[in-house]
Amino acid sequence: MAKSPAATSDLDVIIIGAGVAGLYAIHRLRKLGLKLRAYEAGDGVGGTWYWNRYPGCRCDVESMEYSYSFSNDLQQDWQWPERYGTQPEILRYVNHVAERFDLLRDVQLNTRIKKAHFDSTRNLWTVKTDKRETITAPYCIMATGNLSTPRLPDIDGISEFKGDTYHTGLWPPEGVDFSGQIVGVIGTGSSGVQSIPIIARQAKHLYVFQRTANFSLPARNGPLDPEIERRHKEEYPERRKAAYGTPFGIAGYPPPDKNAGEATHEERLAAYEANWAEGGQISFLFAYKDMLTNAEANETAAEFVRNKIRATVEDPKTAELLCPNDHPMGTKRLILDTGYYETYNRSNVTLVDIRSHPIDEITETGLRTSNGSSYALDAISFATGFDAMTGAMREIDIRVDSGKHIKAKWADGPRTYLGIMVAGFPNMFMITGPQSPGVKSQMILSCEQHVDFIADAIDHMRAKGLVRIDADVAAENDWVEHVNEVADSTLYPLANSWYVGANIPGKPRIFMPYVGGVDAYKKKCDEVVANGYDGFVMS
Ligand code: N01
Repeated sequence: MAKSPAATSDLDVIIIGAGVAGLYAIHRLRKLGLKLRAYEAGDGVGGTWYWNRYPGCRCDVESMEYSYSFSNDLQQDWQWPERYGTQPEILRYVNHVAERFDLLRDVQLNTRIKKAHFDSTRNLWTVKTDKRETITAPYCIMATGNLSTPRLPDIDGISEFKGDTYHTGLWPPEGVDFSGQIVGVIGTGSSGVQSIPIIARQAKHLYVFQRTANFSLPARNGPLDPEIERRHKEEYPERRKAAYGTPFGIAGYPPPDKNAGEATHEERLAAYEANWAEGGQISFLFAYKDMLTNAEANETAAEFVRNKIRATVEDPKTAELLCPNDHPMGTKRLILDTGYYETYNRSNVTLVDIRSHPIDEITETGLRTSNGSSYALDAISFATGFDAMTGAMREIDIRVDSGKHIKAKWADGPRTYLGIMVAGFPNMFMITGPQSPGVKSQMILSCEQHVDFIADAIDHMRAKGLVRIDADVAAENDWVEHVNEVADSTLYPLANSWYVGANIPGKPRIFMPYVGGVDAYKKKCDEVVANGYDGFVMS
């Protein structure tokens, strides 16, 4: 390994983003004695949990799992009141962590990074903020999040509407009171489904504009059972370790031992009934080995859920419209809800099918669909999602020397090595980047794993007097190919999901997350390190 020259700089590491990932990066990298700073666009830390304040926002991973593992004292001390954390509760937790570990002194809030340019002669990133500040550091970490670029739909007249408009991913911190209003919600992904029951309870009338019906399962949320909490805390260290050996990074779910076809119809119904009663996603995804690889197996669970919808929603036409029928169950993020389907039994809620009759135009007073129906609205809530996984990085002008731009590199979809580095963009790391399992896992575990990987790599380089790391193009090509092969062996690519960028018109269709499981991925990362950072080029 030839040594590259080291340049002088303001910092050792620039971290972009102070969400769950960026905060842990501060904590972990500080321990190496590195001079660092995180730049955060919001006026508070927390990322996703700072921005997504829509009513009903709640994590779909259980509280005892969805938390940092790096401090046993922290995980023993913190008390989650409910089985699934609400947005305010998780934000309170993140702020507690930031204060407890004195992280805020290395966070600069209200600062959006506009440019990040790498000078390969000096091995130096120069970053420019929206406040016209310039900061330099040899390393730059993109802790920019996967679902952090909210997108409004491309509907004619959207700016003409005279009422109030909201996006679930940019909800006003002071909250919104919809009492007495006629409200439209556009979008029925997780954000729409979580917010709809609550908006329905406030609004005079709620119109839900649905393009695609999704699979939603009951969360069965409730106060956290103190006995479950006690046991979980007792087992925390072992559970956290065991989580890396599981597909979703969550321990405690025994892997299925048979395919759906090996069970009788009655056995399958009994299993699905038990999963439905238990609530949560994993028990369903784990019901049978071939749930996400065999369309027939998947259909048995999908039809079970459709029958639950039919049994819950009183109006048969509405029930049928709510039954998902264009993608296998679980190939879009499974939603966890509280009283979603029941909401359609309210007399003040109307489901509007915008698949058959798309929205033609948003007008000053509401919207009009292609069959000529008009809806007068006081407010519209856009639950229309994000430019997922690549959006946040593509919004930054990231380039190397005078030429190579990340947008050009990713013109046909993201290319990364392990979702950690992009070949040709030295010393730039991503936390849970595309082609890593992040969004298909317990996200905090994946953030911790990547930060630890990056910290160890930097430490290794410093010990050897090396200053430059890049992904090898061949290793990147092999990894991208592997990610696609794994995805193609499953049902995932069949869905028009944000996993393939289908929600953004013109975005190249490529399956972005790694769905081989946290277990396989962690093993691969460990092997890479054991083999001297195989696939990375250090100098
Ligand atoms: O966004 P989405 P989200 N006209 O992209 C519709 C995580 N999350 O914010 O499916 C009409 O899933 C779109 O329709 P279609 C979680 O990973 C987690 O809800 O494209 N409709 C869809 O119905 C989740 O998956 C939690 O046909 C349009 C909706 O808008 C991810 O974030 C909570 C449209 C967008 O759904 C994103 O969820 C919330 C248009 N032009 C979010 N454009 C929890 O932890 C889009 N839509 C529980």
